[in-house]
Amino acid sequence: MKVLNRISRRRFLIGCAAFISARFHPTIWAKTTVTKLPIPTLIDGTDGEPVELKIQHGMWSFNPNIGTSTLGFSQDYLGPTIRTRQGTELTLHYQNSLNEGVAVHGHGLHVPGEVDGGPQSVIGAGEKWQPTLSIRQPAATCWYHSHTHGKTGEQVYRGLAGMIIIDDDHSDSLDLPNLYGLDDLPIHSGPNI
Ligand SMILES: [Cu+2]
Repeated sequence: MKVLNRISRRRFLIGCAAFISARFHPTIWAKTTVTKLPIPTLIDGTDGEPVELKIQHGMWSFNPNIGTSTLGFSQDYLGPTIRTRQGTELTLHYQNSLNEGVAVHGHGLHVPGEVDGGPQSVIGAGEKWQPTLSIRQPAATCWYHSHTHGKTGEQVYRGLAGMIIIDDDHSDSLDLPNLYGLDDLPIHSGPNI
């Protein structure tokens, strides 16, 4: 699997140094207990290789010492962020390891219904599905999520959701934060399914 490495070594080190100095500043250290914001893995969705997304069970601690049964794509909770680009053929390789069917829809993607993964496209228990998405739309922040008939809400809040970011020449030209995990953070504001 391809973890995107768009952050230069120098900028990454500067970011780490800033984070470490803030975390261990005596004043802050004395008053607070810092919980790091979990940042999903960033995957390069531009090289034509299938992105592996295993639909799986997991465990996550939303509160200290309390384990919660969750779902995720190739991780315990939620899924990796896929960064792709206008003009790309993006292939997603879903593998359903649950004992129930799951449909996965690409929210905000301008693609035909047969590869969009609505409730009609259930991936059965133990089965695989590999749609190829022709990314032709402008830059956008989209997300993939469960769209299973009658189970969408439960499967999404248990973790079956992840982000797809589309770049294009215009978004490249904008002076926007672009250091993933440092000043460009994947945050879901709530279901808008
Ligand atoms: Cu949606």
